[in-house]
Amino acid sequence: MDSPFPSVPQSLVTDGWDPVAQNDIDAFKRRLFSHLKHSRAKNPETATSNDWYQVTALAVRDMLVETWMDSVRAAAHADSKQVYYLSLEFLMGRSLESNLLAVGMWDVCLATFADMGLDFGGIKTEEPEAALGNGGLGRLAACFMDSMATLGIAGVGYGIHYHHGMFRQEIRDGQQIELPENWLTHGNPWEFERPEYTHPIRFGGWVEQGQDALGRPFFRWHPAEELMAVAVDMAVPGYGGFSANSIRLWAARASHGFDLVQFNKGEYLDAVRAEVDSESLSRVLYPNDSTQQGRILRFKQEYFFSSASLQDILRRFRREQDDDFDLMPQKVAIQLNDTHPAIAVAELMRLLLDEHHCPWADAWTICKGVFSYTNHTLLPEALETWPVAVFEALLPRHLQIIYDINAVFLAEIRQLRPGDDDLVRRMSLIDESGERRVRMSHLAVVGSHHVNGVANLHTELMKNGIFADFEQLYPGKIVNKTNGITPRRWLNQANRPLARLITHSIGDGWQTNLDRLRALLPLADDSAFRDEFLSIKQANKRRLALFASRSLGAVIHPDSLFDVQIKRIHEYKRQILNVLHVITRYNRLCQRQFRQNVVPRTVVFAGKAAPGYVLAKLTIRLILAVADVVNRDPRSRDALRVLFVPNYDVSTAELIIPAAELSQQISTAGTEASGTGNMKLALNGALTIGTRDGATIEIAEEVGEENLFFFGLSADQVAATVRDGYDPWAIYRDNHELAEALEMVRNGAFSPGEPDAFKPLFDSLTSGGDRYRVLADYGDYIACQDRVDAAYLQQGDWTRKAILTVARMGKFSADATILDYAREIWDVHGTSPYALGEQRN
Ligand code: B1N
Repeated sequence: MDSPFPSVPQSLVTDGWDPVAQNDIDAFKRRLFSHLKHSRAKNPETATSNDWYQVTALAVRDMLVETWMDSVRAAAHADSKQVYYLSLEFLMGRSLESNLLAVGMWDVCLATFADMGLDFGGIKTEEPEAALGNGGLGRLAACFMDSMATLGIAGVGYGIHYHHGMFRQEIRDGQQIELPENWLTHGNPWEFERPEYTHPIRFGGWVEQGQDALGRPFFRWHPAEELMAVAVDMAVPGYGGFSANSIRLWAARASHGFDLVQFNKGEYLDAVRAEVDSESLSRVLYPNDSTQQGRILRFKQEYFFSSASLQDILRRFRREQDDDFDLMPQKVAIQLNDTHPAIAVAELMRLLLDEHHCPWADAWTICKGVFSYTNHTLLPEALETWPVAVFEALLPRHLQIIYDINAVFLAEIRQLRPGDDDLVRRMSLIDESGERRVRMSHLAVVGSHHVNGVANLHTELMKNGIFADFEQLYPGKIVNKTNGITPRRWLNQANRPLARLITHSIGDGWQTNLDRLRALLPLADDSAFRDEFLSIKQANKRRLALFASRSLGAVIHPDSLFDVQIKRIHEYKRQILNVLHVITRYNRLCQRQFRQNVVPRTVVFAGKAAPGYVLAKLTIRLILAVADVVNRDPRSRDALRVLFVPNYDVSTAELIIPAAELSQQISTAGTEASGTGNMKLALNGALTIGTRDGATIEIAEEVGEENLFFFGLSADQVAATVRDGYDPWAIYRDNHELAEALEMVRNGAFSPGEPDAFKPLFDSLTSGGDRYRVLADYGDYIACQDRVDAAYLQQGDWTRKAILTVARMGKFSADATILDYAREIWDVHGTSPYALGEQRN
C-alpha cells in the first residue's frame, strides 16, 4: 500500500519492526524485552507475571496491527458493502491465546517462555476476561466477529465499553454473592481509545414543530441533556492472518459544553456531579439473561449505543458516498442483535429526516433496506416493551417517529385486511392493553427486511407464535439461521491435545472448514485412534480434577463419568431436574442392593444467577447443599460427586468443556431458542442427554439419534399440557422415587438448620402453574440416565459415538452460519481464501 505521507520513508510508516518468523524465538524474545523496557520500564529481574502478560500482549498486538490497519483502511475506502453488528453484549473472554493462534505465533511464544524458564500457563491467566456479556447471546456475537474476520467479511461490531462487565460470582455460606468485576484495573493492552470518533447523545426536552421558508414542515428536537460517546476499538484478527475487523465499543463521557454553563455560575461540584452522572451510563452491564429489566438506565444504554453507532455508520457512509442516501441499502447492512438496539430504527429515521432532510417515504425505504433483526428468545418476560411515558420523557422525537411509522404500517394492514380491528390491535407498535407501551420487537420487525430465529424449531415457533401475524402478512420475511460457534476458540484453542490429534490424523484445514472433520468418521472404528482420543479425554478430566482440588479444595475422581451442565441458572433450563436426578441417585446409593455395578459419576454444575432472581439463587444454594451431603456420605461418595464450579465465564468453559463426557441440555422443549454450549460440548466429544429443544434437535440430525440420549416431552406435547391441563400432584403420587426426592427438598434434608429453606423450590415444582413442566419429564429423564450408565459401561462403543459426534459437527461452525447470513440477509461475500471453500447448502 502506498504511504499516505509521501515525505516519510515507507519503512517508517509501515513498520518499525522486522517481521518475526514463526520459529524465531530470539526475535520474539527481543520484542518482549524491548516492550518490557520501553512500555513498562522494567527489567527481567523485577518483572511480575502481570508485566510478562502485558508485554506479550503488546508484542502480539504489534503483529496484529499491520493486517488490522490494512483491512480497516481497505474496507473504509472500498466500494463494497459493510456489515455492522449492533449488540449490547460481546462476551469476548481472553484475547492473548486466541490472538497468538490467529497470527500463528502460539508455538514460538510457548517455546520462548520455556526457554526463559517461565510458566506461560500462569502468565496467560493474568489477563482478565472481557466479560461484556451475560451468556449465549453475547458469546454468539463474539463467535460471529471471529468468523467474519476469518472469512474476510468487512464489518464492525458495535457495543458498549462497560467499565464493569459481568459480576464475579463467589460462594459464601453456601450461596452466590456478586462482586464487581474490574477488568480495566491494570489497563487493557488490546484497546485503542479514539477520541476523534466522539458523538453527542441527547435525551429529554421537547420537540418544536414548524414550517421552513418554503412552507415545508420541520421538527426540531430541543434536548435537555447531552453526553458524549467516545469510541474504543479492539482488533479482531481473522485466523490465518488474512484480514481483521474491529469491535468499536462506546464509552460515555460528560459533554463539556454543558458543564461549562455550571462552571460559569460557579457551581463546580454540580458540574462534576453531571460528569459522574453521564459516565454512569456505560458503568455496568445489566446482569440479566433472557429477562427484561425495565430500568431507565438500561433504556438509556440502548439508545446511547444505538445512536452513537448510527452516527458513526452515517459518517463512514457519507465519507465515501456523500449524501446519496438512497445508496445506503447497497452499502450498509445493520444486524440488530435482539431488540436491545431496536431503537436504531427510529434513530436512523430521525437522522435522515431531521438532520439530512430526506423525504419521509425515502427514509423509510432506506431503513427497511438496511436493517435486519435476530430474535433470541420467545420467553414473554424477555420481550422488551417500554412505557410510552418513558419515551415521552427521554426520546420525545423518537416517539413521534414511532407513531408515524405505526400510522403508515397500520394503514397498510387495514388495506390488506379491511375490518380486522383485532389484527390491528395485535400488530400495532403500541400495546394499548394497559399502560401504553412500545413493542420493541414489532418496531424491529417492521423496520427490517429480514427477521431471523436462531434454530429451526425456534424459527418455526416464532412463525406460529409471537410473529404469526407478521408471517401471514409478509411471508418469507422470517428466516432461520441456526447458531454456530467458532472452532478456533472452542476446539483449536480450548482443546489443544485433541486439535493436535485431529490435525495429525486428517491434516490442517478443519479449523476454517469444519466439515473436514468428516474425515474422522472411519477412525471411529480404529482402535488405536480410539485409544488416543480416550486418553486425551482422560488427560482433560485430570486437568479439571487438579483444578478442582487446587482451586476449590474439592475431590473428584477422573475415572468417573463427567456429567456437565454449565450455563446461566434459569428455571427454563431446569438445573432443578438435574438436581432431582442427583438426589434420586443418592437415595439409590443409600440402599445397599443398588451399590453394585454402578457407574461412578461426577455431576458438574456452573452458572450465574441474576442477582434479583430468587428461585435461581435458591437453586444454586440447593446444588451446593446437595453436594455437601452427597460428597460426604460414605454410602455415596465413591460413586457420586457433585461439583459446583464458581464464577462460570468463558475461561472456565474452556477448562470444563474439553473434560466433559455427558452434556446436559435439558430445557423444557420450546424454551431454549438455540443453545450454543450444546455445540461446544459435542464438538469436544461429549454425548448429549437432552430434550428435543433448540439446536439440540439439529445436533441429533447431524450426529444421529443413536449417538445421543433424548428424553421428555416435545414442544408440541408441552403445548398440549397447556391446553389439556397439567397435574404435577398426579405425577408425584405415581412415582415414589420422585416423591421421595421432592420430600427431601421440602423437609430440610439438605438444610437441617433451616428446614423450610428450599420449600419455594418444592412449591414451584408441584404447582400446576409450573411453566417448565419439570415433573412431567422426571420419569423419562431418570430412565434415560439409566441408559447413559449402561452405554458408558461399553467404553469402546461410547468412545466410538464420541468420535462420530465430533466428526459430524461441521454444520455448527459459526463460519457456516455467517456465510448464510452473508448470502441470504446481508448480500455480501467474504474475501479471504476460507470464504471460497465449501459453504452451507
Ligand atoms: O441467545 C443465545 C441462544 O443460544 C440461547 O438459546 C438464548 O437463550 C440466548 C435479554 C437475552 N436469548 N435472549 C437472551 C440476553 C440478555 C438479555 O438482556 C435476553 N439471550 C438469549 C444465542 O442465540
